[in-house]
Amino acid sequence: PQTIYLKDYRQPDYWIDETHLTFELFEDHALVHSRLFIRRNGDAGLVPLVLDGQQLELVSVALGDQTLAPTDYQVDEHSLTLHPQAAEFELAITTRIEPQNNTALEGLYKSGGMFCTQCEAEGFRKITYYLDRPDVMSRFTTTILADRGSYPILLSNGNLIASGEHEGGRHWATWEDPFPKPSYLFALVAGDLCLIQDSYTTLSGRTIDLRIYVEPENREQCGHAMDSLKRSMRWDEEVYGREYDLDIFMIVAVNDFNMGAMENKGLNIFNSSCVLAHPDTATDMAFQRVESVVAHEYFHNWSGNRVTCRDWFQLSLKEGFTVFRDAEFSADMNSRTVKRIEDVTFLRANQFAEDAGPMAHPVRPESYMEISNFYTLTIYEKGAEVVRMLHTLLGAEGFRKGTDLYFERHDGQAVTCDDFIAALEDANGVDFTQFKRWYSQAGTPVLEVDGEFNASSSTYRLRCRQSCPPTPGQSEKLPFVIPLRMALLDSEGREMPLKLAGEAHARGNETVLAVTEAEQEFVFEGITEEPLPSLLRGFSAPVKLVYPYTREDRVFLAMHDPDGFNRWEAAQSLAVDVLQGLVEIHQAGRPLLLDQRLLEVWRSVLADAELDQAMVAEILRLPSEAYLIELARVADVDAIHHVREWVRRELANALAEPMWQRFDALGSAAQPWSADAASMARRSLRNTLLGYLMLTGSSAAMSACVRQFVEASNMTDRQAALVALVNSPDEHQKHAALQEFAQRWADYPLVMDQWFNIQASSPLPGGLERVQELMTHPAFNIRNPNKVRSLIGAFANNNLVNFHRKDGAGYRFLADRVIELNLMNPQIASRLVTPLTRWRKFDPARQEMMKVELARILEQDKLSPDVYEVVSKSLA
Ligand code: HT7
Ligand code: ZN
Repeated sequence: PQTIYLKDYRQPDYWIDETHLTFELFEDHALVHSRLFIRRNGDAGLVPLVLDGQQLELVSVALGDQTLAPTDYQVDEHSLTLHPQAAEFELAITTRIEPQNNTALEGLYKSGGMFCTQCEAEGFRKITYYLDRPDVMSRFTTTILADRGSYPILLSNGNLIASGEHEGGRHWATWEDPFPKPSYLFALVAGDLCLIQDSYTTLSGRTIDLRIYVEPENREQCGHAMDSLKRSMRWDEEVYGREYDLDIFMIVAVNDFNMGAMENKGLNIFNSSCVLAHPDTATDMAFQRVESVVAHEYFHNWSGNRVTCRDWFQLSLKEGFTVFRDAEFSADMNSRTVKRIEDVTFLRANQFAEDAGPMAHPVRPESYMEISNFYTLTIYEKGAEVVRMLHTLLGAEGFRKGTDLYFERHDGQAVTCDDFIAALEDANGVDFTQFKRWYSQAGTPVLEVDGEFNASSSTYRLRCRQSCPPTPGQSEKLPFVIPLRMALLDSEGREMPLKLAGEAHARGNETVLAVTEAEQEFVFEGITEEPLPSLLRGFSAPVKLVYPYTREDRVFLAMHDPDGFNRWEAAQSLAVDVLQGLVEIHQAGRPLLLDQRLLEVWRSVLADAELDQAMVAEILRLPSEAYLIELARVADVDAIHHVREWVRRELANALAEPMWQRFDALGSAAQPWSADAASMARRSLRNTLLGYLMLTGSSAAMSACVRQFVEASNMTDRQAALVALVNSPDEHQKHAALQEFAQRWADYPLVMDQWFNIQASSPLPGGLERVQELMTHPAFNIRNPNKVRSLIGAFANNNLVNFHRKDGAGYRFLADRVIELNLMNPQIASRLVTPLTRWRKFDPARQEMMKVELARILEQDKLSPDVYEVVSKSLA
């Protein structure tokens, strides 16, 4: 495959002002008729018109009123080339496609009994020949024609302007979208769906018709998505001054979808897992995911649709910004600190690993082979961190001034990350030239800090040194702008007033230092006792912070830091330090002994009645194996797993009494379910405690767990009990629970996804064999991405001891699945292969086996560009 470079970007030779599409949908094919009103760009000469197109059967082409002969144009695997003479003309093309055979779920495809589309990034070219690039924006009118019995609902972007009956039991509908848009935002749905309807009145008094379309059996599961949508609409008005623009907003849920959801203009298409939520079938985590994905896609209406990307190198312009927006929305709707803890935990275990791996790339990449491979944690999550830093540096008001200017200046345009930054700069009179290195340099910076107290001058000197490891194609890095939010604590844990030497004004009790040099010092005055710094509060920059804290320091911060996020961080880093120390002891064959300081922190947090229960649950959770692997130079998976489980058991045995007390005080899982934050926090803490108590092996814990499994009033509690049972040594209880669960929820695919996931993630021996057997279960289907993720993905990403088993069978299994999916669904295949590409993290024997599997994939006859890019780069 070809490599595409950002430096080669140039405007298109032609624009498409209007796009008229007619879809004739049949069971064994679809005909797509397009009429395009095309205009040559500026004074481009008599250049050929090269339209993108893939896997299309070209039926006819007409330029103006003249049908072209095959000698008038050239067609190859990727394009249709025409030679128009006029500067403005009409082009009519008919293509034939087979949606029912489209297993890649890109373009027009069938999911169950319905037709649907996925056009981002380059799916539209699988529907018809087009200038399939985001800087070509066009007004779309779409007519859909299909059998009325099987497809009573016909939807596309914009407003319904006409509909009617057709011969042979068929009917049609025409939709018109008044907003020019790139082809990646086009959408079509045809199916037998039921409608859940509501309305929303905007701040300016317009009434918007809100519609969620789902399969009839899911009708009762849409209330939460609808509420989330209305809350998102209000929030975007209040926080960003952005109102919705069409009169109708639609969401459609589909079962087969490569990602979470898609922000098509006025017609969002969702993976059903991100719409459906009912307490009987969905966990609290699933409820939160629905809320945040609904918000994310809705927010794209401004950050993505009204202002879109010039080219795909600018993907983070819309994705990073929109993730930041949805994270702030969730923080406002729920606990801000807990949301931040969840996001930082995810970023550090996963995006940091990506940034240290073979596919590391900047937030604005400079090249790609297959754009689908660049919907990454770096573009989304690190991109959101970059926007968060801009928000931190400008303050909420300055940031809002900047985004107002951005939306006003670029409404209806396709723009770049530089345009975004320029709007923030111009609105605030600041210069972000150096800051922009966050867009161009890959890798996770390391920020080393140490402090020196001088009693005689009452000063405290904070020394900062930053560096960034080399990444593919970037051996040297220049210093970043790192916003360091911090405070200094006295011996009682109180924040000290901060005044920097050389500055006229004090900075209050907390400040944001801008670290801009490779080495830099900050001197605080009026410091009369040796302080303990509380650094990088709220994770104010996506860096690895290194400060020579002692374990006592960490204990102190975990108990006393007034900043909730850093309290959690101190407990986590204490646990990391303890676990890393024990891994070394275990590797040396010496007996393990638990540092009592960790136990005391856990004991004190358990006894803290003031602390939010969700925070208690977060603090009690040990750092994940994935994070410990990310932190290790050479990861000893077996030792990490063994030690982490050992520490969990030690904590459970030592703290069983206070754990039981707190567990009992939290009531029963049988009590009626409620969606409020306090109830969610209670469930989260009680289930964390249940997990610990089950490790004691006591019959009381087993009875409590079985009772919870049977009596739970909701899926959060039932599932937590099932996880604990599946991971317990009691084969009888485990099998009984799994069987009961599978029987009860056999008709609920999303619940069965959980059932697969729990078993695939269980670290008990024999994990691979279990997964292989589960692949033959009637509910499993390798064509469904949710099933692939919940069984194969969960095994390779969550079940690290089993995946990395010594004989390499886990690697072989994953490579076989990647090969199986390579042509069926290249996007899913290339995501699935990620764990193998991290081979550099492991011991030489494992490295060798992982590379053998990667090489075997590379040898396949017909390798998709998606898989080729990831595998070849990982071996380079
Ligand atoms: N903007 C959407 C991206 C997306 C996507 C990309 C590649 C292949 C399939 C896809 N489905 C959705 C989703 C979002 O970030 O909002
Ligand atoms: Zn998005």
